[in-house]
Amino acid sequence: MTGTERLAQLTSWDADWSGLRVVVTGLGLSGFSAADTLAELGAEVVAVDGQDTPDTRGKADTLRIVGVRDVLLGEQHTTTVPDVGGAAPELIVTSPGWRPDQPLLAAAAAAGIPIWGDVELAWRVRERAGRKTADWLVVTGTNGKTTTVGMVESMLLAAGQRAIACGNVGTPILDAIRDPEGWDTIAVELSSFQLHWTHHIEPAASAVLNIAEDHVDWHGSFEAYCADKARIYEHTRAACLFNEAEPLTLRMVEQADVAEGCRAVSFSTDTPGLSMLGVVDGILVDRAFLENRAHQALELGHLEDLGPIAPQHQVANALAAAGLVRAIGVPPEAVRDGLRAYQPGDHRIQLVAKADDVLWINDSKATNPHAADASLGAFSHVVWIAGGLPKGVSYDELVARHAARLRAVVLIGADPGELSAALGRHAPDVPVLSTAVRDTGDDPSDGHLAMAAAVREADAVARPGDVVLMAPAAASMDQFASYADRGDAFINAVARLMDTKGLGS
Ligand code: UMA
Repeated sequence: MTGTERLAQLTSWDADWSGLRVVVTGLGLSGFSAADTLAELGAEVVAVDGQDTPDTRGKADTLRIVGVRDVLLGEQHTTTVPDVGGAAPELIVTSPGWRPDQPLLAAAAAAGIPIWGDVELAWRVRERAGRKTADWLVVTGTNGKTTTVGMVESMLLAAGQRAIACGNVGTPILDAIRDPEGWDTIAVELSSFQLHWTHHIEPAASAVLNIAEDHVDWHGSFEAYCADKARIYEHTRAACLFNEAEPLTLRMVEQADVAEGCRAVSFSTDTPGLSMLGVVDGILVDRAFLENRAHQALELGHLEDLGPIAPQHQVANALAAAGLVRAIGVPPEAVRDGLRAYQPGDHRIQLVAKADDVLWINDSKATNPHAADASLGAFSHVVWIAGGLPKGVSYDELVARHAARLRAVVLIGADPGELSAALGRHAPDVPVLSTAVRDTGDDPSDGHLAMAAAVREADAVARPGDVVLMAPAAASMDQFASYADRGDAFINAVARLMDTKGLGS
């Protein structure tokens, strides 16, 4: 049997994985779960990570105990494809953060070795004797993915299903799949990176929420990024959900090779036409998944079910989530109950403090211009704290669109050059404050020094009725460990400011 024939047969947990020679690249969340799973399946695994740190050494020890043959740590191991037991590997399972042009992966591709991501592996092992096989509802998009899969999960739970949100949201999909009881349905958040390394999945329903420039450095071009996102629709069984306001998402559905009978259904924050979900007089309605859809609409819930602040993009996310679950027959009451029960995560349009008639809002999750566009658009007078690691995207459109609502901009980030230049071009009259503090260290009395300085600067210019919005439109890793770390630094800095002024938050 050739290597290709062998891999083609590996379509369930109970298939014969024993002795399969696999290299797993990356020992983060997904790589660790992939190596652990493959060892449990009886494969011969060598895992590689460019970092040789106490953290990766600890993971390496654990993996060796569970049967991983070898773990190679350090940059020197990431340039060529390692042997497994003296022979070339038959398969690479990569972590999503590894770029296709990374030398080890490029060498594997050149040698014709198949490369899967953890999502492909999860699809292959989803069926297991004696356990439920879950339906997959899958979501991608530039922004709103995590919120949407959270809403889907909440709606499924409200319908009495055993369900979990997993994937890019933070719980590796293989950890979910290996649950001993199994699931009725899983809500899977898929990033463009994960989709790039996924070759064949058959979701029950799929959605692309929106598309804007992001991760261009990883994919090489915006076109390549879109092409990877579009893969989510391939082989969908019941319904492909697309965004009525974004024609690109419709084109992706039209070009997809889907299962016989699969429907194209759109969501819109306006009045819905036939085969759409939308909003009429503050009511969320379904005109797609009901018998008499030509003449009737089904009430799913009210805008108030989304909570006190429901910006347009949140309504769109809710309708996409509703469409996904309606496609597999979840009743309308469960959509409403799920929306009511859903708790948004921290760091996205999160109210941190209100003092002197100024709102302080943390939107650290806005890691690209498209996400920042949604939150800037929700407020009229904004002191905008922005900047960070820009990922090769342009700020011109974002700044031009929102210049009129900006009271001032406080720049953070190690190199705010690109954003600063866009502000000069499109918002020349808006004061731009560039904090002199670029120190990312923590001070016992001041917290994260650069963020504390930014918050003080924002406070000095904010007037009653303003919103101080920390929506950086860039990744955080230049000055912070993650977007959550950046959001926490902001929350702490605002709390300290309130203390100094004698105002409770
Ligand atoms: N590494 C190398 N060489 C490389 C790249 C990475 O050795 O060239 C190593 C690192 O040292 C590290 C490991 O690989 O040990 C990290 O792998 P990874 O970056 O793929 O991260 P994971 O911890 O496996 O987390 C991934 C997702 N991360 C990315 O896609 C960057 C997580 O999404 C996801 O939650 C997790 O799998 C579980 O599925 C995070 C993310 O930032 C939240 N996603 C991006 C986004 O949402 O914009 C796509």
